[in-house]
Amino acid sequence: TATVPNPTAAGSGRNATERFAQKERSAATVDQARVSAIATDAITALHEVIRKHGVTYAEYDALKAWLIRVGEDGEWPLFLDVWVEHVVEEVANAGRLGAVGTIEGPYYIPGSPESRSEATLPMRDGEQGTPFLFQGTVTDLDGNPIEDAQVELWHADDDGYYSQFAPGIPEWNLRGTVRTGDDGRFAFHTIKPAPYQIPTDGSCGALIAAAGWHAWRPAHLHLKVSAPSKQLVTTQLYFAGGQHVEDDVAQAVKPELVLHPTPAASGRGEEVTYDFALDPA
Ligand code: MBD
Ligand code: FE
Repeated sequence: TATVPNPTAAGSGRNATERFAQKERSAATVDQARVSAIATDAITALHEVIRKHGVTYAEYDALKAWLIRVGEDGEWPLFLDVWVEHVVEEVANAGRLGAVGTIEGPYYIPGSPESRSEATLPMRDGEQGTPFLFQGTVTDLDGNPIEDAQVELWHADDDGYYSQFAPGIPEWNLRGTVRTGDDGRFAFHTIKPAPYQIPTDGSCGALIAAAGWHAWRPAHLHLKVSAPSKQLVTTQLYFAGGQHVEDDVAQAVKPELVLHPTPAASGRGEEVTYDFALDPA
């Protein structure tokens, strides 16, 4: 399965770049003093790296060629979300008291099929992977259930591929939205995803190979949970004991986000309960 080199690198990168171009972005206000301060510090940090390591002209040219290739591959969303986003998330969510967030990554699509209280994610006939029941309650910070909260779930399949980014997978495969009932509860019937390997045949893969790093993220569920007058939380959940939970290439695992599933009461697969407390907006 996911141990073979991923043949879809260039395609998934380009798809992610196209998606990002279409994304509704909050307009950052252009504050000249702030732009100058941040850009000056960022450029100065790079100068320090060059001095510290005695970077050569050959290495400078290799960097130029690589940066050009990242754009050609469409891998800027992948590169940034794997190696940079976790710190942006850390800064953005430092003040939260409720559910713990982590990075969104490059493969979110808004508008997945919606159900009330309980959903079976869209799946192919014979979708591979351990059947998995993921359920919980959305509450406020005092533990009061929130009705009509929106829980969006998306994840990779048993080969580590995401619908709409890898070829040949139905549009909404393993993507869905549940609105909580008046008890604040939600339930998703799905399968457990496989670990995700960063494409080995693109520019990010070339960096990983050149540096002797590994290309793996642990198996994970992606979630966005929101409700009126509450802060939306974007997060991921991982599986205790899973491969690469301790060495995620994207550094996006936090102890609060590790699930401990148990055998399902139904006798089919596994299940786990995880609750989300939303901070006030
Ligand atoms: C993923 O599936 C992901 O979640 C992140 C953060 C980066 C690359 C692929
Ligand atoms: Fe992911």
